[in-house]
Amino acid sequence: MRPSSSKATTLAVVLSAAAAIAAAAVGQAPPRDAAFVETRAMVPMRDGAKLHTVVFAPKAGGTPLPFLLVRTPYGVPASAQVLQTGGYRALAADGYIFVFQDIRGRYRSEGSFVMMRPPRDRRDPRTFDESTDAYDTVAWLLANVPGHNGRAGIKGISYGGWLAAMALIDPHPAVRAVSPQAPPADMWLGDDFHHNGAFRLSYGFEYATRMETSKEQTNFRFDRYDTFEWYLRLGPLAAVNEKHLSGQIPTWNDFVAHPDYDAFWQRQALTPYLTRVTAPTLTVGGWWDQEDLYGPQKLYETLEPLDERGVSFFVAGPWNHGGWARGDGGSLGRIKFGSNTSAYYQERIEAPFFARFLKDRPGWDVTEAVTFQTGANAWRVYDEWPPRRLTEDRGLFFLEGGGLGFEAPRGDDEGAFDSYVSDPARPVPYRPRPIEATYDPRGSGWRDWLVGDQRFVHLRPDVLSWETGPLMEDITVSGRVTARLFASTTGTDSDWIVKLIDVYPEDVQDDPSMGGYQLMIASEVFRGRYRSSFERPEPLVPGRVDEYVIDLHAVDHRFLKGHRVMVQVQSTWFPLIDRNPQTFVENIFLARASDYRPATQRVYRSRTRPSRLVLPVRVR
Ligand code: PG9
Repeated sequence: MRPSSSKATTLAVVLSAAAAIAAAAVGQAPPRDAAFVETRAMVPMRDGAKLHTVVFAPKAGGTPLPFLLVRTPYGVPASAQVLQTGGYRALAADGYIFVFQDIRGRYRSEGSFVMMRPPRDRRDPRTFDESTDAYDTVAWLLANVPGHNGRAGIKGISYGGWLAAMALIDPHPAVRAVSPQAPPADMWLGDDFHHNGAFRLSYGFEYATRMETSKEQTNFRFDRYDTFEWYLRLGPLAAVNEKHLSGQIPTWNDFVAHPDYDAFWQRQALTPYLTRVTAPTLTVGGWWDQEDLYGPQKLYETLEPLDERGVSFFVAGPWNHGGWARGDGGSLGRIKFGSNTSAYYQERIEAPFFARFLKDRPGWDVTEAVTFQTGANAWRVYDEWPPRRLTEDRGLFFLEGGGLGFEAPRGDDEGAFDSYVSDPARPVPYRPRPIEATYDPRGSGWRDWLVGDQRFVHLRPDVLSWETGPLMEDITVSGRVTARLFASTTGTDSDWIVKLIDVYPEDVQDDPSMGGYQLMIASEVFRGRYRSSFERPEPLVPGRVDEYVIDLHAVDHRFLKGHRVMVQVQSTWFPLIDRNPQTFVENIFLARASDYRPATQRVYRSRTRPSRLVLPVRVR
């Protein structure tokens, strides 16, 4: 939707051309970086709210330049020095007018903040959302900032990536290139706050309190260094409001009021609003993104069938959340990738993309997707993602005696299962303790936990493992991995967590300490109560064997000859995921302590109940 014509006219009259930038500016700071002129302005939106915006325009005039807009809830950068850091360096060298903006209700912007404000009702012209705010900002920039070439790009990471994707719903016609990077697509199905209905306790609690205690970022003050213990002592989730938040954090209250995939979450989910590809789009994700792994894959998958002009592209690399813009991407945790993958992305992918669509510069030759194939440690270019014509789906079956193989099991159902007791009083940690707070300023293992060595839980009595022998040849898996789990519980609700692991050989020549390392390649949790419906949870029937189909998302990984493939299954992953009481209750946020009970879990591996992973194995 465009702004109503009367508003547009008002803007044009009140803020005509170059004079307006001075009028609207809240301060023309002396340039802190010699190469840029910095201007701060309160930019008016269609409803009158003014958003704090900083413009860094290259000093050396000359050729008109495109705008590159970054909208953020985390505060605009203090100076143009940010343009010398990884996320911007290559772009700054190319030349853009960079614009950063505090979104509504954050930092120095007016209006109120709504966590992931759902798209507006377009039938009502008075409504606004992040899409109209991006639109109004671009319109204002074109009218008020001199030296532009009439085009604008938008990019951002995570919340900023979601804001960039929201701008795609109804972009200003000048918006010619958008890059949503690590954008969440659905906060209940797969991104920061829940996965398949299982609540991401530590992230949900710590992010909501950090964002909604003030207009800036205020960390919750834990009285314990090891948050595993803090969350465990907290007891049932109802204690959060009773003991700590007193109903003051809106997002926490939303978690409590909307445990299921109801209209609240469905309305907020991004992809249903994207019904056409409105601008060239470069969607970026990390294979080990600890926050928004699902979102980029889902966004690209949604746009792909709508992409009549062939301008929607996908990039994935060996990064954690936003890793392509921070650090050199040569390693993550203890895993090395053999080259500077961030610089490759910044210089060979991102900068050429924006230059192609905002400056008509040749040199963008990606037709569809570029991924970094982990294991092989090499970039791959695809004309289709996932590359279905190159792969065949193969079952990797759970076998007797902890075996795992491509041959289906032959045994009968009686006795062909593995079993464990899942006790919510003694949950399995998701990473080795102490588990520092997500944003602990003293340092936190949060950012690279997905590449942590899984041996810390291997052979625990409540974690099952199956593994192949050493591979006789490389196996490359490119595309979406799915788990098909046949399982029962003695409880009436249960979580199922499945992990696909690359086990290094005992002898790793260049780094002996990596011998036997268990590197997680894909993982996911599924909350059993949502087996039949995400909207209407149902109790499980104790002892009944159900099949769970769990999307472990796409990977591009080569399991090297001599490595082994392992699958682990467990029912707790704490405090990443809240504890399932394992007794069905209507709303887990209101469960009582007595609802949390141990349960005996069985995972079947028989001819008629062949639990397995389905892997798209490269055959061509
Ligand atoms: N993962 C963060 C986030 C995005 C959107 C909503 C909530 C959290 C982020 O890094 O911005």
